[in-house]
Amino acid sequence: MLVLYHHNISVCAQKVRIALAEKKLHHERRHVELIKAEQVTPEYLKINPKGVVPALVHDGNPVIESTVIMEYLDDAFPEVPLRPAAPLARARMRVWAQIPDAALHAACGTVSYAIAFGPQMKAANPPEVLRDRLAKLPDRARAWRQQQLLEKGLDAAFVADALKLHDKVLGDMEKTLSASRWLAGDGFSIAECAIVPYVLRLEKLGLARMWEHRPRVADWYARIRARPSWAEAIDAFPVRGGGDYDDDMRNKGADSWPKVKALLAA
Ligand SMILES: N[C@@H](CCC(=O)N[C@@H](CS)C(=O)NCC(=O)O)C(=O)O
Repeated sequence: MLVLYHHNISVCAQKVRIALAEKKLHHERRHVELIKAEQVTPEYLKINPKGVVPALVHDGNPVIESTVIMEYLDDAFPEVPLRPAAPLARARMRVWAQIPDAALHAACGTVSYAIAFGPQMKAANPPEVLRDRLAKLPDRARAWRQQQLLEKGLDAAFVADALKLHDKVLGDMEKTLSASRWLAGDGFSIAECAIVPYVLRLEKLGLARMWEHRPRVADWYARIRARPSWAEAIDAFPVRGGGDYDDDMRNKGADSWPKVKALLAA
């Protein structure tokens, strides 16, 4: 039995949900409510000691780290492969899959916190609750970044680099997609699962203008959204308690655009 511990709009959980849907793997899901700090409860830390989602439990055995989980699923259930067979294409796929792990994921957290999550968290919690929450985060570097972002928003020193990294990845994608239909060659692969949630997040943050001059990225994104896996893995998981959350995020992003543009140009 496969059980996915996830969160509806977590980019890392989206990666794994897309992979599961593409591979047509039946699984159960447990929603971990990040806003209530369920990821740092003693029970959840036994499954994922890093105190983050996602985590996959396969027949009682936890597997953590979204990229590792996707490769694990492809090893354990090879019927619908998500890795190219040719060694070179597979190596390229891994390079794309590493991009979030190396830096893009932290950069996405930075941009999301600076524009939307930070203001939302400050509006919803008194300072002592936020302090306590940060104190419980096992990853201390992450806790420090979050604290800076809560205090300074887009003016935190490392925000410009985070935006520029997104821009660089979009530029690299545009170049790659001029030579091949998908990021790692002719077929949809783990590379797509790994990268597309970060493009979605930029869109949710009202920053789709970052690829308006990149037609191949736009086409790639549209092709992924048209696949059945998108409805299953993304559209089926809106923000819980939804309301006008998406609008709020997009509006905050739209308000931030002049500053974002200036930081990208600096
Ligand atoms: N490298 C990890 C990163 C996981 C991660 O950072 N997950 C975020 C959601 S996308 C999380 O659980 N954050 C909880 C928090 O910030 O307290 C992976 O790829 O699985």
